[in-house]
Amino acid sequence: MEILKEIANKVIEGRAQEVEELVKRALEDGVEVSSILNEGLIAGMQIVGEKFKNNEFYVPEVLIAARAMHKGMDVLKPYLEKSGVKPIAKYVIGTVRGDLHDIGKNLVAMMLRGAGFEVIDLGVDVPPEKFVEVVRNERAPLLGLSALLTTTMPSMKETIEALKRAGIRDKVKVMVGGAPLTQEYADEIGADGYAPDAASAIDKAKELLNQSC
Ligand code: B1M
Repeated sequence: MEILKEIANKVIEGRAQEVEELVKRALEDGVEVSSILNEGLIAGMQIVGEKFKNNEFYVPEVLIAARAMHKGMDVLKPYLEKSGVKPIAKYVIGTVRGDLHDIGKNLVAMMLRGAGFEVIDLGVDVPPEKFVEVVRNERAPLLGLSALLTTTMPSMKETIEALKRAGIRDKVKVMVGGAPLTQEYADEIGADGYAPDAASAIDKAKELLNQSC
């Protein structure tokens, strides 16, 4: 669809205002929210990633594109979060220590809210002790860890170890995700679940919650 390609291109060009307007127009035209997200915003960001990898784009261009993507996500947010039901359970989420990537984590948080979870988002660069403190104080049955860098993946294991040291590992199900993650890695570090994208993160969260009840 033409408008979705246009959204993707404007994300790549980092044109935040135009992305915002196009997303609004697509919604008015009745385009599916999931298509706007996947074939517009995420598709654009994927190309930004390829260009970044090939040294065609540098950090400033990526940041400008990320800002444009956020603008589009802000418009979609109420549609993704629309549910109006009582929270299913508390879900603590954050990007692990040393990692500043938050677009994917924000998307997962938004979709979880949309699915009826009460999400406590700790942001980025979250140390293991902070995760432990919040999970304990909030008595949250679910914890989601996001990492986008191979160098910060070990921080997920450190967080799981910190939960064990605090004596609350058996009280919380830990889910991990992020582009470099795999099911194999999740198993290796002793996580309870892994999800490759935001949509399957919702299914996994519900599955884990059922196991803990
Ligand atoms: Co960075 N970066 N970056 N970056 N960046 C990547 C990740 C990289 C793959 C680019 C590349 O080289 N091709 C590469 C990592 C290489 C590696 O480790 N293997 C990289 C690098 C190297 C870096 C720096 C080191 C660059 C530098 O400074 N030299 C630096 C590190 C900074 C730090 O974190 N300490 C850096 C910085 C940045 C920016 C700040 C410029 C910016 C982040 C802005 C922001 O997030 N606010 C940025 C961006 C935007 C990217 C790319 C281009 C896009 C990431 C993204 O947002 N994707 C990325 C390349 C790429 O991935 N194509 C790249 C869209 C998002 C919707 O997808 O986050 O994968 P994603 O989330 C998905 C799933 O993974 C999953 O669901 C989401 C939705 O479907 N998911 C979960 C995510 N979390 C989940 C949690 C779950 C379940 C599912 O359960 C809890």
